[in-house]
Amino acid sequence: MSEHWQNKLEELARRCHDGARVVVLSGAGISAASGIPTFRGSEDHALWSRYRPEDLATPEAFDRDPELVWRWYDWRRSLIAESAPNDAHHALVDLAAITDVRVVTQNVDGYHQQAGSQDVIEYHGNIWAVRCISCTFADMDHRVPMPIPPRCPRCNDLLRPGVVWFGEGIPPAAAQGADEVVSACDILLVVGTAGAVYPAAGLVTLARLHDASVVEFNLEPSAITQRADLYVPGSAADTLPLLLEAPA
Ligand code: BJW
Ligand code: ZN
Repeated sequence: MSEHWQNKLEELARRCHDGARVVVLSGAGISAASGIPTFRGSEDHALWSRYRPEDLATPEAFDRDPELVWRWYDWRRSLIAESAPNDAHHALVDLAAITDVRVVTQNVDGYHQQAGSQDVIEYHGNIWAVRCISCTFADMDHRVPMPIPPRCPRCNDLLRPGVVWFGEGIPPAAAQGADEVVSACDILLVVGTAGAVYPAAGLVTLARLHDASVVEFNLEPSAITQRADLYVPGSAADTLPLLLEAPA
């Protein structure tokens, strides 16, 4: 069985060397090897494990208790600042030296860009971005720790993280850019996402509609697996580099 996906991975590497257009749809699992907790199914961060993302990543949660939501973001910002991209992020940079690679990430950690990926589409925003809930103030803010809650330097109302919460629309440029690159790709690599959150997970269906091959890299089967042409088990930090090592 393992030989099966390894052979298929070699075939995939060959297609990349032949110029197949690749789009990567990444999720929290790609940053797991950097020590950044995923949203669902990791119990190693007791502090926040009693909250579901649906309890914290919503406009309602922020209205109810901005300090709680900001403490969660401040904790995650400190983890991201203290760590770095891993071999999975770096493998995608190396793959871009071989063929056309576009990254659509659901992650807000900025690790793809930090590793060197160009033109990354941030589908759910960026954790270092802030914006005022009242006026038009918006900026990048790298303070760790944050004063909690942080306030707008222009009008003194609350700042919020520049990310996409449940019930909020995807930034139009990101949504349109993702639709365009996914519709035009030959291979969609789906890396470390549970495929539970829409519209991001719908990009897999879009790729299939346009006859792209869908290849999933995940520690365990997910909601994507049955829609994938190939499932590659394991940590993305171990398996994505195989795409480069496989003889072309
Ligand atoms: C490894 C690994 C290793 C571990 N190697 N793998 C259609 C159907 C049903 C519902 C909806 C629908 N359309 C819309 C909805 C509602 C909702 C939704 O999807 N709800 C579902 C829960 C059912 N969607 C929305 O509300 C979206 N907005 C929207 O639809 O707007 C409509 C609208 C239009 C116009 C105006 C107004 C509104 C917005 C969704 C926003 C999601 N936001 C978050 C927070 C972002 C900011 C932040 O980071 O704080 O995004 S929630 C969270 O989930 C975050 C993630 O990007 C996202 C996806 O999570 P991901 O990446 O899949 O992580 P995990 O933890 O779930 O999975 C990790 C995976 O990695 C696992 O599979 C592991 O096995 C694997 N793994 N280690 C490889 N080493
Ligand atoms: Zn303001």
